[in-house]
Amino acid sequence: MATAIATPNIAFVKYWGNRDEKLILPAGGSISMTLDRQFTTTTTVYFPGSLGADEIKLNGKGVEAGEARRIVEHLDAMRKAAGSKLRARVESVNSFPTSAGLASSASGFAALTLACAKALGLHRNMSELSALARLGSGSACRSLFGGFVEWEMGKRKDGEDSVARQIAPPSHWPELRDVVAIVSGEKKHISSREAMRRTVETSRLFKERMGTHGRRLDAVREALLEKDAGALFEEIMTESGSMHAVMRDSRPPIIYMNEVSARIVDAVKEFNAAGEGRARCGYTFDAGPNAHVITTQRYENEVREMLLDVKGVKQVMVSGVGEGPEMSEEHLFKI
Ligand code: 2P0
Repeated sequence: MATAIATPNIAFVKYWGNRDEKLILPAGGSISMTLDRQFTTTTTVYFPGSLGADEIKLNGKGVEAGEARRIVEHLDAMRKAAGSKLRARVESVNSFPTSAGLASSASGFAALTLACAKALGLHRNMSELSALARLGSGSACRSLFGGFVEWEMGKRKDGEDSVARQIAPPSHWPELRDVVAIVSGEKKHISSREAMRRTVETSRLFKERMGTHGRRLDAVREALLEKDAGALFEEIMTESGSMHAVMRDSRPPIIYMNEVSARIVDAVKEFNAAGEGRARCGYTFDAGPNAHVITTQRYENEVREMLLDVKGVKQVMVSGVGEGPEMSEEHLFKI
């Protein structure tokens, strides 16, 4: 039995599209910041040796068939790696809305991977574990590390070099903040996986995006390493726009942002225009309408107030740079 606690991450350079969907090998690299313990997934896994099938509970309830299949497939991948046939009892709780663009699958599959590895006695280093987490949900591989993380696309066909690594620890830039504006807690209408497939298959703009993706990765990595806030905020806004553009360019179009998201884009523009010529914050949107406004401690309160003033914003939460996952001795159920 083992329990792991993991936190989501927010992508500054986005993962959107696979070159191999089965092995979750991305069409390009991505860079993220791991969030702090404001947002957590805690997962307990137990392999009792007496179960005929896996038993899964999420936030105290059973899971629907599609979700269950995805979790069982991941348990199968972990069992295969450990040479085990034992069925599992899994319980998981999120401290934030599931499936609303807050990347609950990133923290979810990161916690599940770590708890399974420990419960099955699977000894792998964090890089190898990130390749396993990737099979559950691409962005989960980045949640295995704290601070600032890059998921390298890799070149190998078997995907063993498509792993995440920390590019800078949280202490590198502890003043950075993700001010999250919750616009909706509803489940998204189309899963990221399906939406990515549609983009790769139907968007012409996608090819254009991937042609400049390497340069975007270099620019964001450099802005992070040099702690150049103004450059970072400009880059992430352009990058978010690029991802949502290829989504819209897909047939039929995929639209995750809504009118509240659009109002947030305007509010950020106005807020930055009032500065001294340098962006003081920058937005980024994932596969949902919620906004992540990245800023520094200096502007945290002003950004929070600016977002609370936007009509339709339900809640604002602030996350610092997270330390990454940890194992816990406090299990979610007793045996
Ligand atoms: C990322 N996203 O780099 C990109 C950017 C969303 C937009 O990886 O596993 O919806 O399909 O349920 O949590 C998608 O995240 O993933 C994703 P799945 P989720 O973070």
